[in-house]
Amino acid sequence: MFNQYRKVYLSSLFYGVTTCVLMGCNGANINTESTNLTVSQPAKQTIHINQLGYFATGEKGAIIPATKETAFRLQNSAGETVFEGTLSESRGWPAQGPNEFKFADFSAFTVPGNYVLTVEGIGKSGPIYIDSDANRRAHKAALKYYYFNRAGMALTEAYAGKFKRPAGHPDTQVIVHPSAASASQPALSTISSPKGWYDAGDYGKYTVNASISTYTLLAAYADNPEFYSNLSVGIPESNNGLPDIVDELIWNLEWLHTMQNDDGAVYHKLTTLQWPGKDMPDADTADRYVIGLSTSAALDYAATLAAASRILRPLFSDNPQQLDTWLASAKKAWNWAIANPNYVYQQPSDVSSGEYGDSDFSDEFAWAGAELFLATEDRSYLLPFKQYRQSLKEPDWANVAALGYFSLIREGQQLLADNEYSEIQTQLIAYADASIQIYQANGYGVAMNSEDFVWGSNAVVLNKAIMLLHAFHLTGQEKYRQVALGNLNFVLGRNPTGYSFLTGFGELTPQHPHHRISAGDQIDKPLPGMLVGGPQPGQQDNCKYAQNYAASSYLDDWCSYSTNEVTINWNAPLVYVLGSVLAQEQADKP
Ligand code: G3I
Ligand code: 9MR
Repeated sequence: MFNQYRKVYLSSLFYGVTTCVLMGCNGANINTESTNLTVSQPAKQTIHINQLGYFATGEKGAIIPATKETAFRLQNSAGETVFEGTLSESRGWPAQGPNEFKFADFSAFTVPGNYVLTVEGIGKSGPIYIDSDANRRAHKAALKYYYFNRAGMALTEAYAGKFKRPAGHPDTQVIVHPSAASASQPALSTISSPKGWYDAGDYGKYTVNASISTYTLLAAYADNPEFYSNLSVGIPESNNGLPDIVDELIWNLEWLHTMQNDDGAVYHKLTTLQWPGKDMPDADTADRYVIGLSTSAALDYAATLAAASRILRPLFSDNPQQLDTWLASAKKAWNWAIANPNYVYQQPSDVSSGEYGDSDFSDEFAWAGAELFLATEDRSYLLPFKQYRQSLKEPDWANVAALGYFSLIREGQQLLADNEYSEIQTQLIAYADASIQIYQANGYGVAMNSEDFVWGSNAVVLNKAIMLLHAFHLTGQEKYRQVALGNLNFVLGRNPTGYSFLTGFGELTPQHPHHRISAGDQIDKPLPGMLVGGPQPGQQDNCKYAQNYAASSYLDDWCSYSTNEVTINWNAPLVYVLGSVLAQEQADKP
């Protein structure tokens, strides 16, 4: 067996670059170095696979339309059969429509290379790569997305290549909307609130969504500091001695810090009053406002700045002043939230930018309390976390309790009583066990139920993968990692739409994301490394969809802002998942 694999490995190395030509796989040249994309769009495949590259030691499988055939085979670029397997029984999954399918599992085949999967009577798959390097390039591009979406900075050719652009949105004269006025900062006065990342396809900067996004990248770094210490994505700060992911985070943290008023309250968002047109940043010159205050903004701000003040401290041991300031601001925001525990953001009648509305703040109190407890070791902060009674679910912008679990697991062992710490672990592992059941029950290779397909479903898939990776690291049990990788395979092409949802990475990828920069830059291809929202049946944009099922209601069109937009909180879990798996692989290398 080993010899056979070895032989295949060598031949795949030999044929490597010419594989597509040999197999006539439609010439998709996945040149993933972020600024130079040449991806052609082939016809949709009937066999759905991860189009980027499976991890050698991970779950690997394809979805095949139902057939009477029971076998499949994998062939290398020389046409040699390297693996034969048995298809699953035909089965259905209402989330993807009425048609039955079979699952072809080749997880047992672990030799890196380029292959094609064949089922008699059905045909051949597109190219199947077993390849960590492709994942490495995708990870870098997903992280570089944040540079490409920086507000207030000109992107130069040296770092952005053909995607260079002039600066827009300096945000040094931001108007205080009446909904955000306070005694010290009256309506129509101005504040300076520069830097930060654009939220999404729009140019807004939203405290709630910036917080979970920033935290998720902070966690990627905190959980894998060695891996990130050597990872360069080519940004202006690349040679300043800090990891690039940290430089990128600081760009947003410095903005976030400006979103507090003198009372400790935190502005809910910074946007124009109406949605911008399809303008590039420098052409969108409408007035920008800080709008509204909210308990959720205050608590998410407190949590994120407290986490940053801890996680980045080892890098700033000589000059911790900025981190101290962030922690002080976090405490002030917490105190404001304690005094204003039910301050719900209300969209003013003259405003139409995104809402990020929420009225249940128990999870925000739990998260912020956990972060401040870890930062100060003051147990009084932990109370809301201990009182949080809702069942644990994967994080999203409106439900952030899990983020507190992640931090307490990472940094709380010495500070918590044994039973407190093990209770946190138990809840997380119970969640992961339930995910495995969901994965097994639908047979599609993803831990998702129909109702999980909401606006931004791809981030739901990946935040579930983060939960599973935590369970893997806590227990060392491979089964959790395997299901996490199943979820990754789903967003990278093994899903009912046949799209790899990461721009620039795969045979069939989104070409028309709801992203103003990509729509306005006069470059054919969208910016690379952006994860679109993904299928969900709400169709809130009223575009014309070909499918209405939960996991297939997706449209690659500008029109479809409810399935084809991109945002910072959707890319972040992709960075986390890829980073975590790659870091583990690197650490396991002899
Ligand atoms: O939570 C409920 C769930 O209980 C229910 O079963 C389900 C059924 O529809 O809906 C769920 O609520 C959805 C909510 O997102 C949480 O997923 C709402 O229907 C849905 O309308 C809402 O969408 C949000 C969208 O803004 C519209 O408000 C997205 O989460 C959010 O990511 C998106 O954020 C926008 C910003 O406002 C502006 N910038 C772009 C960004 C991305 O599109
Ligand atoms: O472009 C907007 C996008 O960033 C938001 O996520 C989305 C949801 O609120 O709204 C988009 O703006 C649309 C608006 O809601 C309705 N008219 C069309 C706008 C897009 O062209």
